[in-house]
Amino acid sequence: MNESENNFLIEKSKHIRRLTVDEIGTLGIGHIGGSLSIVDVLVVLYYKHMNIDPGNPKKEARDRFVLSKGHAGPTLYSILADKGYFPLEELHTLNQPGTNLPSHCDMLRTPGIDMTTGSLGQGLSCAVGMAKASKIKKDSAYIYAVVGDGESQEGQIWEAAMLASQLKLNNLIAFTDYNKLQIDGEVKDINNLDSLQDKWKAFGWNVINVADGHDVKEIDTAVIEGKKSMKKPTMIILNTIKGKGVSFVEDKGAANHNMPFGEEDKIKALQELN
Ligand SMILES: Cc1ncc(C[n+]2csc(CCOP(=O)(O)OP(=O)(O)O)c2C)c(N)n1
Ligand SMILES: [Mg+2]
Repeated sequence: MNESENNFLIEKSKHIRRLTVDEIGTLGIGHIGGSLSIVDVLVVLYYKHMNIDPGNPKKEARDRFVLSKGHAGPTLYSILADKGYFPLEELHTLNQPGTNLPSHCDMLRTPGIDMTTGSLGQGLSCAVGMAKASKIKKDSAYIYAVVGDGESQEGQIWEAAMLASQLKLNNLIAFTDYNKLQIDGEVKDINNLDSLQDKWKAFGWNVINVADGHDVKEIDTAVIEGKKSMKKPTMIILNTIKGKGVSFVEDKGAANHNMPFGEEDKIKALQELN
């Protein structure tokens, strides 16, 4: 990635963080921590890698994205709005009655959402099915999925992991948002995942560790590497910070999972992000 692409993605991440803070701040409460921790990976995918068409959200043979940790929908909505899937003003309807933007992703409501998620553990299985379908159709699409670290305690994640390697789904590139926090505390205190890299390797995946999961250049390099995998699905482990970019959200730790975030917080956060 050259200097200008790198700068473009860094600026885009800032912009998506601002949109997301504004979106959740307008509602007054939301999954701000987990939304801010995945901004950078989604920016790299949606602005650099994915073969998609906002004018034709259901285009055949497009790449697919599954936000398995569906509670981080607000970040994905910011990106879809920025890309023109629906008007930006709709972001202000987040999770309100009649909205097309429920707090968790719904493929029947929101243009650009490829899979309904929110029940943790299920999204990766859906991505495996999509990757297999793409292989059958020989359409050379890539399927991307983001899984939470707390979510990785779900047994279904590991069923999906086993099947993906059995089926040699090298067109599946998944990410773990390894922010070390889940709804009610630290992942290591609740059901420790270490060594996460060894676990994915043992399940037959190509595993790439990204030391700074907010560094767009590092994420991009990992995706490029993942695309070279000949027979294995790829898991990219992103070491992230829950609430990244807004100091007083980061500082709250696990309490930033689904927190009140009103007008004053919004203004303060936007000042930090400008
Ligand atoms: C099957 C299921 N159980 C419980 C929940 C409630 N829940 C929503 S988010 C969450 C924590 C997820 O933690 P993690 O995967 O680490 O995501 P992060 O909070 O870091 O974004 C829980 C338990 C759910 N959505 N689905
Ligand atoms: Mg987490």
